[in-house]
Parts: sequence; C-alpha cells; structure tokens
Amino acid sequence: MKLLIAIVQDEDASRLVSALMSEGYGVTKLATTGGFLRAGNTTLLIGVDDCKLDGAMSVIERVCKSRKQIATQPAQMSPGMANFTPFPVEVVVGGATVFQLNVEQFKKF
Ligand code: 2BA
Repeated sequence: MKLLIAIVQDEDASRLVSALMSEGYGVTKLATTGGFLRAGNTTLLIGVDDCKLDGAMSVIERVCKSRKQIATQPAQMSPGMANFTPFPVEVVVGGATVFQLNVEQFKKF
C-alpha cells in the first residue's frame, strides 16, 4: 500500500475529491498554505493499494491544471531589505505536487 500526499490548488480540490471518490479511492482533505505564495492550497491524503496507484495518479493528472499566479510578497525578508518594495512576479503553480510514500501498516479500528 502507498500513501499519496497531493498538494493541489483550491480551484481543483473539490472536483478532484469527487473524481477520486467516484472511482473508489479513500481521501482526506486538508486546508494548507503554500510556503512561497503564502496562499491557501489543499493537501489530499490518499491511501491506495499498489495495484490502484497508477489509476489514482491518472485521476490527479487529469483533473489538476497548472495556472499562472502573481506573487507579490517575497518569501523571506532579510534585515537589509527593510525598505524593500515588493514587485509582482509571475509564477506557474503546478497542477499537483505529489509525494508517494510506502505504508508500513494500515489499520482501521
Ligand atoms: P507555494 O510554496 O506557495 O509555491 C507556489 C509556486 O511558486 C510553486 O508552484 C512554484 O512555481 C513557485 N515557487 C515556489 N518556491 C519558489 C521559489 N523559491 N522561487 C521561485 N518560485 C517559487 P509548485 O512548485 O507547483 O508548488 C505548489 C505548491 O506545492 C507549493 O506552494 C507548496 O505548497 C507545495 N510544494 C511544492 N514543492 C514542495 C516541496 N518540495 N515540499 C513541500 N511542499 C511543496
């Protein structure tokens, strides 16, 4: 069994949960915040049997779209940047950032 940790944009989250659920995957949805943009995103925990892993990845790839966003705030301000005026920078936020972990044990009580 594997655990997928999928960080996706809020705009895609609800369609992705619906698509995964309708294909029989279990999903937990968490409200999260990206470190760079400091904006909300969504993290899904998806536990999948090895034989269904490719199917889950395909659903994520199909539903999640990459988009351009404007970052107006630097992620970190150093002391010498006290009077720094942030200027907007365009970044491409991915469709999904997915981590795949091996699950040692899975139990439900
Ligand atoms: P954020 O950290 O808010 O990053 C949003 C987008 O900003 C990133 O999209 C990337 O295009 C850009 N970006 C991030 N750090 C940057 C930097 N130091 N300089 C210039 N541009 C930068 P994605 O790479 O698609 O990431 C989307 C979200 O996925 C991230 O939101 C973060 O919440 C998560 N993420 C991405 N890589 C991660 C990692 N290695 N570990 C944990 N979370 C990650």
